Amino acid sequence: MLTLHDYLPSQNGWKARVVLGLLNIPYESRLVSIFEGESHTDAFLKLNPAGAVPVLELEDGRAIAESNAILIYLAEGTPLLPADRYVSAKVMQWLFFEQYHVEPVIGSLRFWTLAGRLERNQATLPAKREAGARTLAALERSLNDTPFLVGDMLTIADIAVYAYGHRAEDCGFALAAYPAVLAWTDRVRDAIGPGYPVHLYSIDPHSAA
Ligand SMILES: N[C@@H](CCC(=O)N[C@@H](CS)C(=O)NCC(=O)O)C(=O)O
Repeated sequence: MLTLHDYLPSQNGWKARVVLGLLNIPYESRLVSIFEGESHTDAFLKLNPAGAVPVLELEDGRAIAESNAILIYLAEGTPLLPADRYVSAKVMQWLFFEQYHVEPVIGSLRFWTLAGRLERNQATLPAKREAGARTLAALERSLNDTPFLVGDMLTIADIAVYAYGHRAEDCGFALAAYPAVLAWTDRVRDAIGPGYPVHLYSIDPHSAA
């Protein structure tokens, strides 16, 4: 059976949980206490040299890190990652966009906001906020044209971008200012269905370091 090394408040982990669930792939969840250093032990660094979750460990012990690489591995051959060369490249476009414009921007701002780290990151806040607004504006422009990020169907691109994107209000962005993005969040939520809760950092007392 597959093993997902995970940390519940991680929306990167959430992406993998959603795709495993939507594809009905059984897996074992192994929770890693990242704020107690469990992702930096020698054993964990063998799974992911970057010392971060999520990591998908295959039945034979091989491991895949980076949430979007995990999504690609899981979704290959399914409608969540269409095989057509252009369409799959468009999915990749949004997966790379997510790793540059969403996760380290909205994801970081959200983490700093919810886990008491705004003060210590004050110097970078204005630039991050500006970058976050640019991210949402880019999504708005794209989603004015198509119901999902790549055409008419849910793909792993939507799941990846939605993970931190739909929680942008947690760090002060008003999604009402981005009506196409807001409508898309409803569409993605409905397409995913219930059963994939977002866990706040507050469930982990170690996160408030
Ligand atoms: N780009 C990576 C980011 C992974 C990441 O930053 N994971 C965080 C939790 S959201 C983590 O494990 N941090 C622990 C650490 O870096 O020490 C991905 O998409 O999987």
